[in-house]
Amino acid sequence: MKRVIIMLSIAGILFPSLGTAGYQGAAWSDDYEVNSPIVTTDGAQYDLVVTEDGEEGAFLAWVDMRDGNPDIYAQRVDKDGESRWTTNGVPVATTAEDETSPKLVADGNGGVYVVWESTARDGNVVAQHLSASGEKLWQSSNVGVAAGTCLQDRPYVWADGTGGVVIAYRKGRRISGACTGVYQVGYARYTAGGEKRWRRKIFRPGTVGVTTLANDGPVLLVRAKSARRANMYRIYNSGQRSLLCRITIAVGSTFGEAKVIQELPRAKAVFEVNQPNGDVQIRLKGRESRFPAAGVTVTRGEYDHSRPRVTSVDDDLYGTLVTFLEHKGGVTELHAQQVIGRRRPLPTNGIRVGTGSEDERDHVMVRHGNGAFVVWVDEKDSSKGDLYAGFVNGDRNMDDWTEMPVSVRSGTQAYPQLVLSTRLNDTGVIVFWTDGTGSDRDIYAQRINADGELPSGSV
Ligand SMILES: [Ca+2]
Ligand SMILES: [Ca+2]
Ligand SMILES: [Ca+2]
Repeated sequence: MKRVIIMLSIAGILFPSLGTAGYQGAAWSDDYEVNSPIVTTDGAQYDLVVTEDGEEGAFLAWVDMRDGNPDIYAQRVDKDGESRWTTNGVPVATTAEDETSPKLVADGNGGVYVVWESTARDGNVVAQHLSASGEKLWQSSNVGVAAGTCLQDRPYVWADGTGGVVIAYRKGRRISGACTGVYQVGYARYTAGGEKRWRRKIFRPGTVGVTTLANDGPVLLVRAKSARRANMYRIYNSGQRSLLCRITIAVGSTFGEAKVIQELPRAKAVFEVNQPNGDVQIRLKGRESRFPAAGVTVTRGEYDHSRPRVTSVDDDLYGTLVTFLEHKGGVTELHAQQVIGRRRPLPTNGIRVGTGSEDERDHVMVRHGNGAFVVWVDEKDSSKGDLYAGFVNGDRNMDDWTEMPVSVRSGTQAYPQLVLSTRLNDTGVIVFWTDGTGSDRDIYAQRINADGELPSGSV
């Protein structure tokens, strides 16, 4: 597929505005109906995760079905959109077992740690350390981090600051000889060379505890403090193994999806709170004493709200930016809101980010300067969703560029992932996503400049 596109582009068919002279081998496309193919091999590629590589490019890992069962592959893409490792990615875990749910963290020395779930009995959470050139630095069969008869899943990774890695995972708790639906969080720390320094189980659930991990993002633990104060929860930032905040919600309320940012000491979390009356709100809570006990209510009113994302800009001037979905009369809209201190957000329920009249979803956000790049899936021109982008300023306005198309290929574009990237002194973002235009799902990418344009293919 990639070769076909390159051949067609040389022939001036896919990049007619550039001509063959201007293309000069740069990988980025400036055509939102074309974009840049990253993985286009047989079978579906999905569950993509991305992290910055420290050189303005990105490491990627995903689940790959090219051999008929779920495997883990990885790739490195540089700031010019070139794949640095083997075409279509390097195999990381390709056993007959199901390998799924990859997570990534850069090691700070040019390489990357990858961790994933496996159905293998001797390792439900498995890890590997890849070098800057994609070679395995740990044993070729990978390292089993956690195994047991009860469930071990939902792994996450953090760099430990000394070149090693901390891996956390959810761990089913065994009570009276039987696996239960009560979970602990397990941790293991490894050196860069793969030597295990320690493994721990912490945060035992309380007797009335509700123990959950966030579905996405850093591990988060929520539990009741005591039977007498069942509506008081402690929120632990498990990556730092520290108490993030306490929050009180109405009796009968439950937490939905939660996101946390780890810019200590001002770490914050946003939550969906399902209230007894059926209303679903978004609330923001952090360490600042100025926050009320129940957190700042970000959304109000008759519509339900979900899928919060959060990024801190500057607490004193620009506050915290939150994006979320508003479910409005059968249509889902993407909104952005700004919270400064404990001030009630204005306007109620934020500003629209998109401009269409159909569903918006799968939003991701990355901070830059006084605002944030936002990318989402938009169905306004097609039920086979397209990707759009915008920039939300800290002053709650869209910047001088509003929404723009990123990919309007004919199939469904889904689950975008973002990294900030400076290229030719321009700080923009690289968007990666799962693309359903071909016969099976592939991975594509697009660069967006700071002024909201797709870059020319020439360099
Ligand atoms: Ca497999
Ligand atoms: Ca599409
Ligand atoms: Ca494919």
